[in-house]
Amino acid sequence: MRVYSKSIPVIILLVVLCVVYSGRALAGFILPDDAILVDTIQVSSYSSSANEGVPVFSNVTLEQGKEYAIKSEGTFVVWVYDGDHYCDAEWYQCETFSWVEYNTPESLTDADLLINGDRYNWWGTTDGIEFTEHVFSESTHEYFVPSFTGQEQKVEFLIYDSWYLDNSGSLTVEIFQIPEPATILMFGLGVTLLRKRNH
Ligand SMILES: [Ca+2]
Repeated sequence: MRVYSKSIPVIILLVVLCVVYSGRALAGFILPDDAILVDTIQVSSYSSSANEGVPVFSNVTLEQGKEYAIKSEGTFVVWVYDGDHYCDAEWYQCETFSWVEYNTPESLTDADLLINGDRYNWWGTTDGIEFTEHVFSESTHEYFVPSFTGQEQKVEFLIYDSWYLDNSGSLTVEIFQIPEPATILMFGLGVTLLRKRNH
């Protein structure tokens, strides 16, 4: 019974963790207040080579195993046909100038912002705070790849397109480091206190 009573704080912490994380999963992505901006990069949409874009590397090396969130903001002209057609990190103005999402990670036939050569679903927002997959950021053109794990390398960004000579403008990419969640630190603290009490 004595051992049971000492386990209660840990059980309470586990319940809190479950509630917090299930809430996060349902709520989409919100950049934590303690996220640290570690880099800002401009990715140009234009290339003097018609079929080959210009890759840009981050200034910083992303630390092995650390969690990051990557943000893109802005639009660029991707196509000139009866006027300028714009594109952002995820959505594109089609022939009728209405915006459609590029959502075919397996194919590289449309313009997109690639990370290390790979397609990502960039999550958009309607309120500028919460970001969700397949949402168009109509007013801000801000998007997040909410979870990106560092691999002790710089990160390569490239605006992919099939024809670069009619492009103009660039996207602004920001890289945020996400500190370990406070709840995990609290859990660690709870275990430490329990061990001390048991000794
Ligand atoms: Ca183009």
